Amino acid sequence: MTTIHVLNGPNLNLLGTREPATYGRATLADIETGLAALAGAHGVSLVFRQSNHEGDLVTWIQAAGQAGEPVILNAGAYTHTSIAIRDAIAGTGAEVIEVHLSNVHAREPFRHHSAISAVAKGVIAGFGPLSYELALRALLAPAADGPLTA
Ligand code: CA2
Repeated sequence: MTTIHVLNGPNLNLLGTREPATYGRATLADIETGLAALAGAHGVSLVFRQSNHEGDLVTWIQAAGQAGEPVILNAGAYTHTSIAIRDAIAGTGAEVIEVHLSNVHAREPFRHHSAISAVAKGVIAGFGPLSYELALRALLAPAADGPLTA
């Protein structure tokens, strides 16, 4: 069975407890439950993790990349700073979709730069938990380069 990794960075364990105007009311467990149901319906297995430590994210990305398994990555604030995460993606060829709950481009200037985007397959930001779902659907969808069909 195909495995998709969903990796979450620092402070995302606080989701649903503070800053609802920015991050909504869903908890990380809520997001995991929704994604697991969608993945299961497509016969895909989900590994869902969160860490406040940069090195954990590096290790998990390396393992996924070496296994040829795709990653949905919300690196939290490390998005804006982490050359180590960028190098883990580039160094293992991991297929990564970068996601953000908030629209980082509509926020403070320091959130406008991502160290990850240049080595990501795609970026989805601003849709709350739906950002994760859209990323999962992008990985599940067959590659399409023709016109959209109804
Ligand atoms: O919008 C996103 O998903 C972010 O990756 C979230 C990060 C932030 O540093 C990025 O710029 C954008 C922060 C996650 C912290 O989440 C909290 C949730 C509730 C309360 C406090 C923090």
